[in-house]
Amino acid sequence: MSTEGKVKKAYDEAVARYAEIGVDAGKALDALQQVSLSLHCWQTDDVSGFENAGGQLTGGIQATGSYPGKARNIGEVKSDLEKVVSLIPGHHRVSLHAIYGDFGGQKVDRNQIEPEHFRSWIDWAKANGLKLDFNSTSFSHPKSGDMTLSHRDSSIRDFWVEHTIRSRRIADEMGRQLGSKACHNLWVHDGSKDMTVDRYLYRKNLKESLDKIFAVKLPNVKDAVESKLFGTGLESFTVGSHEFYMGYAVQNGIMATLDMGHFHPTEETYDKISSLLLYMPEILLHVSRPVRWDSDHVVILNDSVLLLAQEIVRAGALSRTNVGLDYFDASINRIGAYVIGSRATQKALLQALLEPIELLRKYEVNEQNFERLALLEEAKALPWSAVYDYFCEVNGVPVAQEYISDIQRYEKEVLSKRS
Ligand code: RNT
Ligand code: ZN
Repeated sequence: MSTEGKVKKAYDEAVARYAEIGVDAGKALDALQQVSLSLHCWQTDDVSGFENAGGQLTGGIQATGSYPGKARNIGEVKSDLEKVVSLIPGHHRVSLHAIYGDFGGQKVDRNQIEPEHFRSWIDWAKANGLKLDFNSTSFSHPKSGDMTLSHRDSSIRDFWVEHTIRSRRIADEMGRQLGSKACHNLWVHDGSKDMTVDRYLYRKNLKESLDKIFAVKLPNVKDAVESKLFGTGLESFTVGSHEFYMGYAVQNGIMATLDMGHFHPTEETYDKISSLLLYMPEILLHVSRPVRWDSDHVVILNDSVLLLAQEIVRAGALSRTNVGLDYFDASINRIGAYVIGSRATQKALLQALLEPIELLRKYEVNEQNFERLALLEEAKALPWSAVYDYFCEVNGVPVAQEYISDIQRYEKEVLSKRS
């Protein structure tokens, strides 16, 4: 039998198996097809960007490794991302950072960026059927230091306020031209290494900066603010903590961003969703994999990602959840890193969509807690992977491990030629 026939046959068997427990696998696939992942452009080049080639990555984040083939210019980022989307089923988005502007070799400081610098990205997105999201960039800049929007010096704060206002306008232009609201994510690393006594002052400064940044509502932007527990070198104080931004987002009707690496290592991100969505319109996720710290390892199909996906689906929150990826591993093939992480995220969502939720809810209502736990365990072994394989096949992308050789070929033909 042809591979095609095999995939379809396994899918048909899976459909029948799921039907036995009251699950419509076809419906789950339709729902998965609607979910766009926002692919973070910064895995292509280890968060370097193109405003000042060779600049140091600062802001308490780190991309470790020196695997060859990193993208060296915007053209390479684009062709790498085109390769990536050709290996992931579905229709997706690309998330850009302000440092990825097309500055044409000119020195354009962060308080000078314009939609014009992202025109070629918007054209590229249009040509490739992609939507865009955007992020202001407050790290890797001479004016970053430990503090930006919360700095004691108002001239530094104003510089970053201006940058962020401009970033939101760029996002608005992306959303307008592409006919899909762009998420604008605001993350600043502001914090300090050691005991800080004026915490209230810094948080007040940050709040005042945000009030200026968000003073104007933009019709094509979905605003998000991203909290963090700590950054390296900034271990004792983070101005934009979870409580800080949760309060801010709720008070201002914007989104909180939940990055899976930004909480205490024993704290799971999934359990925040049902609380936040009662108080804010939507949320933005940064699907990531912290290993002992916010290490931004490549996302894999682990319990944290699965729990997250289940919670979104169980809460009926797929349409209110913006799924962004955020990791940067410089130690392996970077295209491969995207494909592994994107597919893992989709597999988690698919497993969640295939859950026998009606039966599980019935058990819960009846306090049949043994039955609920048993079914949750059994569901893990149901043939969801046959459904995912079929999803790949109908979307015209390689099935299962077949993408490995595609990436090896791209490495040989393209990546290995970059010095
Ligand atoms: C850092 C945050 C932030 C960045 C990107 C590059 O800890 O997660 O989202 O990773 O903006
Ligand atoms: Zn993040």
